[in-house]
Amino acid sequence: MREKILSVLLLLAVSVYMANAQQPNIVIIYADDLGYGDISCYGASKIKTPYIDKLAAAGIRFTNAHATSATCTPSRFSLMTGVYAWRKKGTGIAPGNASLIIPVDKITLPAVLKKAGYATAIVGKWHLGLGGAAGPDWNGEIKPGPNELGFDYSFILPATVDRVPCVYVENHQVANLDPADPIIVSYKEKVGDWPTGKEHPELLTLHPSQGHDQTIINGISRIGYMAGGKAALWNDDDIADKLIEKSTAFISSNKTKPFFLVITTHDIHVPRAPHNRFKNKSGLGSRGDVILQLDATVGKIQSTLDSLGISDNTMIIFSSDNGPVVDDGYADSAVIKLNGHTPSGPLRGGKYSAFDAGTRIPFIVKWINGIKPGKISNALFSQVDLLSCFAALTHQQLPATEAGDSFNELDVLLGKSTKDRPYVIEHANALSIIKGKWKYIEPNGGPAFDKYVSIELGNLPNPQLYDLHKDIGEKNNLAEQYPEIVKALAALLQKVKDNPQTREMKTE
Ligand code: NG6
Ligand code: CA
Repeated sequence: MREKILSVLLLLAVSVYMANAQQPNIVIIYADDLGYGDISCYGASKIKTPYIDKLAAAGIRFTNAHATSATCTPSRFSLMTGVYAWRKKGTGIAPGNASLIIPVDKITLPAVLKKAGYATAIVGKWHLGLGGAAGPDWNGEIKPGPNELGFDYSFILPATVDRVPCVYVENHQVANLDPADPIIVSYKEKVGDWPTGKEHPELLTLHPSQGHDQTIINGISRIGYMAGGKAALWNDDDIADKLIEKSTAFISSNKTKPFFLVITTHDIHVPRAPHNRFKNKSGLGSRGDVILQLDATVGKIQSTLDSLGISDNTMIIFSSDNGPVVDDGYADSAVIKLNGHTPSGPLRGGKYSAFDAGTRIPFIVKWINGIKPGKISNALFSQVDLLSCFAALTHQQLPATEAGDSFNELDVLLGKSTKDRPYVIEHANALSIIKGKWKYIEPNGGPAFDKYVSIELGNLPNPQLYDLHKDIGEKNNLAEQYPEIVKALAALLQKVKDNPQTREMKTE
């Protein structure tokens, strides 16, 4: 009898272990504007990112993973919905008072995991709009937003740190708002009497290099006008710490359940205002300093998981929303202090660009209980697939009409396969398609170069074809040499555009 009880107990213990191993906690650390060459495990030699490198050494480092777009809002839209943003109007870089751009009746990344019993949260940059058609009511209930899309808890920077209002939103409210000091926001004209950078440059501690000359908050002029809500304003050099505080609090209070946490850092987007601990520590100016700050965030999240004893069964995904930019509108001396650092590594272009540096990003996955450590995967992979991967991981079937561009590439994510995605679409001004070694950029009449950010945008009026295996820097346009490949890839891209969803094209 005793033996029988023991074996039943053992079986139970094994099955609980198995269930846990199959159902890891998931933490996505989604950096902003971090380039393929910005961290040491991706080849940076002028800066060291030991915590991110450690993550890679304990998991898989992907060399050919892609964000869906070369800017923030569309990339995040696709990550959350499993649908290409370019299919939907109004998914470009969102102003700070935009309405929520994700329909609340669609299946989302957090909703998939919530359905599987996960506690879900987002902490950090949102930039997907808030509120209904009239936009967010900053002094009332801010709804719909992340909480209506499947996040149980949200603590967000509503848009970007260079856009007003410069306040945190916790669930449905501006955090620390004094009702006697209501917030006013406008993206059309000056509201209230707070000074602007344009009128009062003498008040600035960080000057704009382009745009960014409207309301001054904490000595930094922003995009958009605001006044009021003084008690609720964030401190720029505290943002990384605040996001760590809220993230670790969520992890600690959910340590016994499976949880899903998306940490969308402000780092390394502009304005770059590193905490004193990191100021002048990188030797590369403030852009390098905020890379160190980002690395420390990864370290803090990892050490929190370690100290709670839940590290081994937590999958950590580290990535970026789009490629790098050095001067993105503030004169923070990032350009002159680069010191030979190459944010895009061997790739051409950068943020905003159709060339690969726009969307090929660092992508690391670590999960001790489920992934063999120390691997490098060269598989072609896209962030648009995470939704389907997580559905598969939690044994859920997605309705045919939901997350229509998201493929189940779970075996690739977990390192059980290194098979390329059949193709990957990149979205900048122009759309591109990568299939195997070939990349085709469709003709586009836009400018070839953005002189403000000093980035080659990859737009040309004629087709471009590159062999990424031989020419990762996209230097030799082979379109004239291989017209039949151009034709085939253009046709495949057209098919992706014409079909409202592509899940059934997994075999193309
Ligand atoms: C641009 C801003 C840039 C940045 C970007 C959005 C100017 C001159 N430039 O319009 O600073 O905010 O929008 O970046 O205003 S993203 O990473 O959120 O897409
Ligand atoms: Ca970004």
